[in-house]
Amino acid sequence: MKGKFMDNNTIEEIIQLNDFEEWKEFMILYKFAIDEIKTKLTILTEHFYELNQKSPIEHINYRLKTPEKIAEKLKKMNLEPTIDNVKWNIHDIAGIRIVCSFTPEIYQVLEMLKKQSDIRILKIKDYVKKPKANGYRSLHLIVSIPIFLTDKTEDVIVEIQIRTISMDFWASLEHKIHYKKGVDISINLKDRLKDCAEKSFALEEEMQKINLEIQAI
Ligand code: 0O2
Repeated sequence: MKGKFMDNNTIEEIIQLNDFEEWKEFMILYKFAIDEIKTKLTILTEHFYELNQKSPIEHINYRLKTPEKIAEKLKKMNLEPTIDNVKWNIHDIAGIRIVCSFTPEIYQVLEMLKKQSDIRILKIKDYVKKPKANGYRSLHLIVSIPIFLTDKTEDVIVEIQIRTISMDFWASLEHKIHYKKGVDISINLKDRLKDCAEKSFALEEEMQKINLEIQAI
């Protein structure tokens, strides 16, 4: 449904256009989806420990997109703030970030997720093999997971970002200082930010080499 999105749509307006209970019930699905995937990742990590093996997962973060950010995104897409529009057009309401130590572990985690028969991978964007022009690296997955409720089963979409500590270091700082701030910065600043991304990645590669040499001893 395209059209009349007012200048300042907020959660109040989303709720006015939708039943409050329906909105609450809709949002809780995304919380459940995060809970499901968190549990899966915890089981994988604990199983590695059980087998006396090192887990490729260093840590995870997760977040639910705020209603304000959802409204903002719909507005940019020129879509009315209805639950249907949110459901079919916004894929990062539930977001999970998996942080690994080294790049090969990103793909190890991807393979483990592919083996989970109830997770459907809908889309993969590989900004590790092909970093963004600004230097951003990460593997992005859009997945769907069934949530079993008391009376029905709902497939819920989740965005999973998998990156290394060095990629996370750069992306977290860049997010804080520049990403989507709407400020047009000079080529010099852009180049310096990109240079930081390259240096950060080079540092990871060197640490990885050292790691392999130590393991070989
Ligand atoms: P936030 O504030 O992190 O939630 P779309 O998600 O539809 O806007 P697209 O192209 O489908 O755009 O998504 P893409 O490129 O896969 O990026 C999705 C998310 O990746 C972003 O979410 C950021 O979290 C992260 N990301 C992508 N590019 C960059 C970047 O250049 N720098 C940093 N720091 N993070 C990036 P949001 O919703 O844009 O932002």
